[in-house]
Amino acid sequence: MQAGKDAIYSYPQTIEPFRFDQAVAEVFPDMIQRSVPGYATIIDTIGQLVGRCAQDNSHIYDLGCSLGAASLAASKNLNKTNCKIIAVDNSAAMVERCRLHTKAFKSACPIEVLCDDIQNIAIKKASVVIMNFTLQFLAPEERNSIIAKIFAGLLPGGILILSEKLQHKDAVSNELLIDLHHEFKRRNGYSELEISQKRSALEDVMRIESFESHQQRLLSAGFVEVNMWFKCFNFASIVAIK
Ligand code: GEK
Repeated sequence: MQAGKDAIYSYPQTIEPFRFDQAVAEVFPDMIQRSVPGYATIIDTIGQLVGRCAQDNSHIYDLGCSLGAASLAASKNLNKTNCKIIAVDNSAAMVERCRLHTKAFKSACPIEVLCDDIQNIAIKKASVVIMNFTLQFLAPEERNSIIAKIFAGLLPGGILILSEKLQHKDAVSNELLIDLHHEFKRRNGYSELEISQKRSALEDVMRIESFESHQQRLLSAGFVEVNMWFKCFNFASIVAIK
């Protein structure tokens, strides 16, 4: 299976709510690279964080794994014994490709790929939980319970890496950061039509929050330290420590 160039919104169409289907899975590496500022840096740093924070005899979860980029970065950096990486996604098309990707790579620890909703799976003995741009796709009312479940399943000193697109409270700054993101997409070859059609498709599917809301939720769940370690325009990644 050859990954292709994302041209999904390049022609005028009736816009349906965005879905992680076969067409998206086929072009996903190109799509995310050209749409998320700093994606390669975030994946590389997730690997580093796993290298530093994974514990012996523990699990590393990659929730909303897509094609497994974060799991592979984790596996390359893992230097502890008796660990398992558990990658979960509810898109069958993503999971099928993720299994191929992870099998093709020689890993010192097993990578188990599950096709399920992250709300259905048990989180146990976790030293690192990765949610790289996944929480934003859950309904806002479902977010507290998944964060509480992750907190309960983390070992003492365990970490959650949470990457999200953010909304900003100040209207002018919010628009400025959205504009900078759109310019990032233009510079990566997306047309005005592609940018506006993708934006419409995501409107009701991806409901974004402010950093302050995420911080509040994480602190309320019991995390003792919550820090933003990456930000570019309206994209950020947070590390929360139990
Ligand atoms: C990466 N983390 O490359 N249960 C399971 N999976 C879900 C759910 C859910 N409830 N909701 C959404 N997903 C990846 C990128 S993409 C982000 C993550 C993006 C899955 C969905 O199927 C998709 O594969 C992923 O979460 C979000 O590091 O495309 O902006």
